[in-house]
Amino acid sequence: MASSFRSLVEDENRYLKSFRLFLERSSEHQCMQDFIQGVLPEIFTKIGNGKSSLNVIGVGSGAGEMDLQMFSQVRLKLPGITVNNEVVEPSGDMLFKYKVLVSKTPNLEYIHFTWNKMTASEFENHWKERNLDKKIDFIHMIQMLYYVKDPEATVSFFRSLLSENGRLVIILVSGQSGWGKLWRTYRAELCNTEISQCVTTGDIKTFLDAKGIPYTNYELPSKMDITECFTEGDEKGELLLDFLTEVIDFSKNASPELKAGVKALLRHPDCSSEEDGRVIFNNNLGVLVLDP
Ligand code: CQA
Repeated sequence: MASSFRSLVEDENRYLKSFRLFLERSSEHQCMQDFIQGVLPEIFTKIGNGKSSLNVIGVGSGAGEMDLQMFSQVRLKLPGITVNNEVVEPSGDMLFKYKVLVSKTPNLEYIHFTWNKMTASEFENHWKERNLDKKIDFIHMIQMLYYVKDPEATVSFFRSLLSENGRLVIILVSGQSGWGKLWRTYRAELCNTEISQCVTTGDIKTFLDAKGIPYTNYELPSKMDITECFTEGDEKGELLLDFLTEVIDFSKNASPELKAGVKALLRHPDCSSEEDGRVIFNNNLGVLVLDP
């Protein structure tokens, strides 16, 4: 039963350890960077047309690496524009890292940062209390909608803040990724936690289609080398398994049946391919760009 599992998300240090290994073993950041450099510039050109200042919100920005990469594209496409950037991030450690990164990066004087150490839903209350009718030109949510209670309500609220030409960018794992298959198969065992949801861009697309909300979908190919997961007792393999299941010490805490089932599915062609004797998990990301 999943209720006997402890979620990896409850232990931030441990999460970060397995997350760092995931980043080493996957092309996750590379494929996001390709998107930021390949697709976002034309979007920035459209939203910045005729403006002297851009209002931006980063929801769950973490340490800000992706944010600053986006701003360097803003700078290239919209020279001379100023930016008001609201950063929404509940982790004080992450906000601190973000501030350090900003202080070390030259030429960011055109950006004004507002630091909101809070969750997306706290930010929603904060915004409504201030009764702001301010409109936002660009909002991004990168790999964060898993951690809200109601992903659809969160999308609806932030979309309601968009200016006439504004865009909301959502990045999650794709419904067609190995994650999607894993979650559809083991929903009862792996997905009934309150702090983290098994949501993909496929789920968000279903919601947007039902509401008639227009969007553009991009699929970003991404891989994760999970070969070590199949060496019993391998320390890194166990960390990767914890990341994949979001369970602390999955190998120790799961029943033998669940462990065997999950491992068999992870290397099944529905989730992974074999390349040069390595097991390569499909970590494809989906991007949804929403119109106002
Ligand atoms: C905590 C929880 C989640 C984090 C985090 C810290 C996270 C990134 C960094 N720090 Cl306490 N989440 C994250 C990052 C990448 C990523 C996913 C989540 O691909 C997606 N999950 C499901 C596909 C991975 C388990």
